[in-house]
Amino acid sequence: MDNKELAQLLEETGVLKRLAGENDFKAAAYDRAARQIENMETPIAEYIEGENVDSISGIGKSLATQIYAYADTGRLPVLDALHEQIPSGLIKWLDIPGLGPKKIYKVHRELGITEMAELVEKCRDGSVAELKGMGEKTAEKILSSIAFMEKFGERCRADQAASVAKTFNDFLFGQPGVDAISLAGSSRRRLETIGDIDILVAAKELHSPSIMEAFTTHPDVVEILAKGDTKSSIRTREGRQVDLRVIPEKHFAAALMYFTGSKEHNIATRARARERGMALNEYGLFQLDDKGDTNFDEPVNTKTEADIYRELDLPFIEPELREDRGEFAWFESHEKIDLLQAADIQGILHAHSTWSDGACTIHEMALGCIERGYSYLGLTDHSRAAAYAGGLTAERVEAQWKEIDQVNQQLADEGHCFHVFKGIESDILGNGELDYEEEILAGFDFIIASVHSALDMEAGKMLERMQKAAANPYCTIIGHPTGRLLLKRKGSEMDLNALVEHCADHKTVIEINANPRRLDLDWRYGRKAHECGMMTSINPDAHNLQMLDDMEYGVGVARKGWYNPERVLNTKSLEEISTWFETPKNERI
Ligand code: DGT
Ligand code: CA
Ligand code: CA
Ligand code: ZN
Repeated sequence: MDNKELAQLLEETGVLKRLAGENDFKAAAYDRAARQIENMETPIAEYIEGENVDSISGIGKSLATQIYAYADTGRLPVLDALHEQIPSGLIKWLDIPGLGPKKIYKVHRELGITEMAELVEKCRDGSVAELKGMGEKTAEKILSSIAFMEKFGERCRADQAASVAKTFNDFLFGQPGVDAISLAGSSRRRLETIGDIDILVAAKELHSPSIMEAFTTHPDVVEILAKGDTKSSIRTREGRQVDLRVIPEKHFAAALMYFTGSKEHNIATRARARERGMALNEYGLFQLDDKGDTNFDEPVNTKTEADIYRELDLPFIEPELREDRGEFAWFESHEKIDLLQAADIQGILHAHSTWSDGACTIHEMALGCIERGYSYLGLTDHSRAAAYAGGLTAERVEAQWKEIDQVNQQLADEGHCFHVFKGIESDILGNGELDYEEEILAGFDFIIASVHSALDMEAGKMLERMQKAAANPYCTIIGHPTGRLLLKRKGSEMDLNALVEHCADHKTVIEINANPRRLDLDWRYGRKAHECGMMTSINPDAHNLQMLDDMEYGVGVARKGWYNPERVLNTKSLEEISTWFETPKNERI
């Protein structure tokens, strides 16, 4: 049992209490307890053992009882009771962006509805708009959010898929007869959202039934969608579909290539095979006979994906690039493509501390970076306009600078070769200006400028606002440019090609926010960035130590976007980036 897991359950309890119409004060107690436990250094198990859970600040006797029950049974009784009491239809409404539990409760109580379809109907006929505190705009927003959800409802984020994939990968790897295992499909291509999870196992035919039996009876399986000797599909308790294929060793490379996709990439590789008198399918690469049909008796000897690509006159194409977005044309005139690797990243440039809305001190964040092998941290707490997130007043900025100097001294005394840079995540105000007077702006080592307010500004206006910020001589990096939340909020629809060009012209970096909920700038603008020489930076936007590990998602989509290490700011060494920060913006290369 870990603190994070318990914190999530407590947070969910708070939400469901509001959804059940209970008073806010009681619900807020669960939010507070969740935050307390999540940010606590000591494992909750120690308090449980010592029977002193109620000594934790913010946790009273009744909450403690719940936590003891959770330790015994793995369940929170209060949460189970809420799940019993609240119609399941209403719980689904929580996924509608912008519709919180209190509003849901109001609509439910006053209109007596519980299903998504009923909600759509009541938004359309004006009933929702008539409710006090709702209005026409809210009703319209609910409708467009539902439409968006329905379009993407079957997909999940890469991190959600990764945790399910890891469970099954680890489990299947240990099964008798499994010779090799690999992820395939969109997960292997490191797409930002995943439909279903595809896993391929190499095994002799005789082992197939027992492997499929083990797969379909795994404790996380709630539904078996299909079960056969070569393919089975299940649904997990998280609602994810996992497809497993068991393949004899000799077909494995071709199957891996086929099931990795993308479909568009496969179509192009098959065409290339045909042009060369061969046929490529999920079983292998074969010669064509004189009628032009696949001759299954004449396989071309290929053991690996690289072998197959070689027969097609191509180098190995990294899975991330297999989208038929120019990879074939590229290899007409290039031998290889230099792609960013996780090990190229030298430092972290977007992180928050307890000075604003982060969970850790500056020193703790620095140690977290050191532990992960980085050599610098660009600290960027929120600026003053983000008051809701503890944004720093000018006086607090100056106080923070003093602390950063002290932390740098302390780290040096502790023998670390590491540097904390003075940064800020400055709000981009409605008019495109940054959030402090020039004398403060000039004191930072670097500045990330992000939009956190008036997110739904009309696209043309938003572009102007962003361009103005990007042209500011103090703006080093544009943060999460569209503000999208994957599968939840669409983000600004401004002309990103124009923004990319503008930033390249002004030597302004656009980050790839590595938080798997954002992954913003989208990798699909990577080619444009490449063409005009725009730099990116892979930034975790970490609010605690665990979020530093989100870097892997940022690196994944940067690879999909064809970024080479030279165009990623935080591949620079500590020395290089110090010089780069000190160089006036228009003289940077
Ligand atoms: P997803 O699951 O929607 O995130 O995307 P994928 O790419 O994982 O798609 P999925 O699971 O339907 O299929 C896995 C791979 O199998 C896909 O990337 C390519 C291959 N595949 C599936 N159906 C077809 C097809 O009809 N034609 C071709 N050429 N390949 C296919
Ligand atoms: Ca898939
Ligand atoms: Ca699939
Ligand atoms: Zn931000």
